[in-house]
Amino acid sequence: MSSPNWIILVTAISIALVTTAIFVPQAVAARAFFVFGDSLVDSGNNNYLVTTARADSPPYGIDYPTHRPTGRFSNGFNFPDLIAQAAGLGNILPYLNPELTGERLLDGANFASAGIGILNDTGIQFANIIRIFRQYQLFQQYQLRVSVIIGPEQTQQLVNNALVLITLGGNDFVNNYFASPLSIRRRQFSLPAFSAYLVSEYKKILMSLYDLGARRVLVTGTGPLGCVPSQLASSGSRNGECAPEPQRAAEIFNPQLSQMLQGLNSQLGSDVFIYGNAFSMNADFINNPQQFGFVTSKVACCGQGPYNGLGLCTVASNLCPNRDLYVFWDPFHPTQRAARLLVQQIMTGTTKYMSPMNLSTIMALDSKA
Ligand SMILES: *[C@@H]1O[C@H](CO)[C@@H](O)[C@H](O)[C@H]1NC(C)=O
Ligand SMILES: *[C@H]1O[C@H](CO)[C@@H](O)[C@H](O)[C@H]1NC(C)=O
Repeated sequence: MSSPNWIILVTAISIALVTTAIFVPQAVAARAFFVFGDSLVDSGNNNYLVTTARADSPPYGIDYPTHRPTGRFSNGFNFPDLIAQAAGLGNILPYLNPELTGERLLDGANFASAGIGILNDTGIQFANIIRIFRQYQLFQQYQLRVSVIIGPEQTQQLVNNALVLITLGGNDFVNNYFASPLSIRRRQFSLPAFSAYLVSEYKKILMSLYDLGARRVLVTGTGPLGCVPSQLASSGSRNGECAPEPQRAAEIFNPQLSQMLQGLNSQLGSDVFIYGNAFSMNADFINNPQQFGFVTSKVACCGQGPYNGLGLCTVASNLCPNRDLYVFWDPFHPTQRAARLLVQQIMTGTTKYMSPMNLSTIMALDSKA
């Protein structure tokens, strides 16, 4: 992260704040932030639901400022927190949090729900979770609530100017297609055909988001799915080699996703959708953990069984003493430190990681618009 970028960014944010203060005195935040997707970005919506997909008991949150579980699938901050911190956005609440009322709504909201996928049949084993179409209904409800405070025109503007993050797809593979050797989707589709189906459904989901007013959307692809501790454990990996099939899934899905986003942008005549190549970002430290100060990228900090990759992370699990030395916090999710490194790439990475451009460039561009 070189300092000139930060100077530009900080200047841009300051200008935005000054402009806001002069022209919109009733406290419209510099830029709202909205989050949609699965457990990688859920900040606690599932705490309010009857579901097994939850992170509201210890040791989740052990390194969060309060040292208590919050519903984030992390030892500390998760992606939305770290992106908001890096990009100078407000600290947004889960939409289901009853404290999200009044002016707090103007900072945005997080609609994500652990366990969901692109497909409606993904995550059925977790019972009551907020599928993506339901997340959109809540987003519409949110917009009505904000209209009451600042009026429909300003609400439209708030949404059009917002930064949006959406993270989907991993669960469609690990908790649907690969959930069992006899899964319905596996009998129905070859891996490439399933991936193409996911991408075509994802395209509709993204166009709906556009129709709901989103104009800057960061879309993250999947990480190296075969290399997460859960897949190492369930595939019977002997020496830490990644599970070949989920790995192949990620290798097929991500380029298709990236291409679909490019297609949407040229159709819309604008860089609405920004692709975050989570596969390459994660691969860097999965291939060379020591270079990034990790002792392992294979073993989860919290879990049990081979690679600590089986079952859930609970008080009864193994727990590593220093979370900063691990890439994976639990069998599926990164530690706060790994997430922070990924967010650095989101902010300032090259086109290998962020296309057509990184988030610091976007923040600077949009503040001038
Ligand atoms: C998923 O469910 C929503 C409504 O709940 C529906 O509009 C959508 O078409 C469904 N998607 C598929 C692929 O069936
Ligand atoms: C992203 O980050 C910085 C700041 O905007 C910029 O100098 C750099 O070239 C960018 N990389 C790309 C490829 O956009």
